[in-house]
Amino acid sequence: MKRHLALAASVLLLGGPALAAEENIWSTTFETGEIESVGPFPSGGLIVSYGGASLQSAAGFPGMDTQMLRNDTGGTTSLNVVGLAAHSQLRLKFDLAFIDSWDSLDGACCAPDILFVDFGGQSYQWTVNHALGTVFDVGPGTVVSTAKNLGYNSAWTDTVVSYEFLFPHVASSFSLSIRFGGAGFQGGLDESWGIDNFALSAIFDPGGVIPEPATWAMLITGFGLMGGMARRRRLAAG
Ligand SMILES: [Ca+2]
Ligand SMILES: [Ca+2]
Repeated sequence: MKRHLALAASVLLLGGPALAAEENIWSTTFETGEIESVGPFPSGGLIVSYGGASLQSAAGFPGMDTQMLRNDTGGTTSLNVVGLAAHSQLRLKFDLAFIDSWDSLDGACCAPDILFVDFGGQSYQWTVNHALGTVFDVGPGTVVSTAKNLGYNSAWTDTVVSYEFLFPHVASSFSLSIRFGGAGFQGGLDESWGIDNFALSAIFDPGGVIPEPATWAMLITGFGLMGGMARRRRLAAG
């Protein structure tokens, strides 16, 4: 009986499928535009602030198909959502391309080169060392490709990194903002960045009601009783 109780309690505390749902807010592969899929999770508006970015070729970049949203300026690109319905967490996925002659944080001539990434109250600074410098820091991302020329300026290598974040979030608005900066920023065909495979989803309680502690206790007891009955039936049958 104790084993069943422990199992039931852990399922409830971990937020099993009956108590939490996940739905798409906004996703795009940038093949047909910045907004390819909206909802079903309710939102009041999706806003792209380009800051110098545009849909450009992703040919040669693994996992990015034919187009990405690329920025070779120092402007800030942001993907914004307003009017989100009640939720407790967000899941954010995107791939980043670090393109051409990035000089890391300590390259001799033209550093630091820093990608500033902000969302959900967190600020990140990532960099790579395609041309000069020794620092290669893409944070919690998974490197898909590096040290190989994938496109644009053929004189330099490129890096593709895949990211996924799951984080607490209850505000009705969300913004992912990305900016290439630092004193060594050179831009253009020298160094740039791109984003692809953007997906934002909400984790929420589908019932809209968080059980009171007394209800939790009843649920746990119920699970335990059901487990005990099943075990007795198995014993009787055996
Ligand atoms: Ca794409
Ligand atoms: Ca530079």
